[in-house]
Amino acid sequence: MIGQWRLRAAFAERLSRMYGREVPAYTTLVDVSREVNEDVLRARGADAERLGSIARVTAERHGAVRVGTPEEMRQVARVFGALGMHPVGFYDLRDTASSALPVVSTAFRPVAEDELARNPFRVFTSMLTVSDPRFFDADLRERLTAFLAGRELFPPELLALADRAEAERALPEEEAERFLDLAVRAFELSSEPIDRDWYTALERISAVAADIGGVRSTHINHLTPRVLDIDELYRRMTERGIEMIDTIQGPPRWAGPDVLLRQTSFRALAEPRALRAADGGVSSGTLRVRFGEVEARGIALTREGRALYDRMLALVDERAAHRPAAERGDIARAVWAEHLPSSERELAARGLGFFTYHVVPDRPRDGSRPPTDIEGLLDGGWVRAEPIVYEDFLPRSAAGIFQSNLSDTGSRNSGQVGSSYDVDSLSGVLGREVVDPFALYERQRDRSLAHVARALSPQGAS
Ligand code: OOG
Ligand code: NI
Repeated sequence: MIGQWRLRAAFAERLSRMYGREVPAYTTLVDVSREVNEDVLRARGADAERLGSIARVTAERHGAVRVGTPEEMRQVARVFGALGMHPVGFYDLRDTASSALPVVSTAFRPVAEDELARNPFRVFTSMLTVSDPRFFDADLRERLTAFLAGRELFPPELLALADRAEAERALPEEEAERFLDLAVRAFELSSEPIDRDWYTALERISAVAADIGGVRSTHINHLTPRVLDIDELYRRMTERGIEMIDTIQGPPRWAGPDVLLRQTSFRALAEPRALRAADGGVSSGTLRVRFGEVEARGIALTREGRALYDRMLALVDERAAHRPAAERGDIARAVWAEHLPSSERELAARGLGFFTYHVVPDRPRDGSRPPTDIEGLLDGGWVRAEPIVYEDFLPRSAAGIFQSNLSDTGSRNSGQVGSSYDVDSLSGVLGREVVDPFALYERQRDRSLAHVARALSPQGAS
């Protein structure tokens, strides 16, 4: 039997091979990421692996897929469920960007620590908000609904195998092979001709709507490797003549600890697609949809830390508003230096970052009682703190990534009231709970604290 984590690892690898064939620039990105990671490892030694072993970081990818309907969303959840990936976090991108982004999203990923360590593959998954009248008027909504109802993204055989894998947490070898084959195929770019008028009608609203609802299949939109020095990666890609978007999204480069997530991408490439005109004639055209993205991950922030991050972003926006774009990085660095602790120790002590805590073997043995607060335990040399890496996404960065790759802003009727989608309605759509990411990090931290408490209690001392 092939267990879920091996299915997940095999799926990530096959998807990566397929995507490399379809988008050769992706292979360049993976190669350059590997080179940068090797150089960082050489230069920084063990410290380079503080946020994940080099084996994990090298294999680590996230993908992005987009679907059209609640039904399709439920189906994609079954495919990822087979791989031990659960919906975590709710992202509403509709109001985060100036471009029209009519989607709400979640990320499917493993949630248990040991599963993440085995293979951390995650997929940012977006669903078109067909019922949002700001984007789709009654007529278009009706046509879109009919179009989406008439397509099948995932064959019944794939879904049946997925359900079996999820229920039994494994598949026999032959079925596993079949499942992986069908699953990877479901995310390949289709060569079926695209109805040009229909695609264009949707494109006027939003390029993302066209990419999702203008075609009869879905596809992997990007696959993102993880890199240990994203500034260096950016430089090397630019040196190779690959045109990157003009910023790195998320936190600025600064002297303190890496937190959350920094991402950048190269612009969507023109890919040949067959287009069918109204008279039935098929011609070849190009569409710019798929791009290459790369990311660096840092320490997960607590709710308080995250609120501070959001305040800092607002402050950077405010100060950068009337200054040349080139100054934004310096402005951000200054804001960070003012507000965010510059050491892991302080991040932990001020309750801004998530860490696990571990009793130190050579802790005081002079009979003194350990302090009862984390700060005291750290200062007194009783415990050490290990950072918890951020496993999720950032709505504003996600919107920035979507947006930087759209050539047109699309349109939105702001006179209408947006239909409401939230974490509960998405859970309802999926028929599974969308997990709160903070709760996962808290659980991980609290488990480690419970161990510490046991080990340091007079009975538990060893
Ligand atoms: C998803 C964009 C968001 C990320 O890394 O934040 C994303 C998409 O383009 O479908 O992947
Ligand atoms: Ni992405």
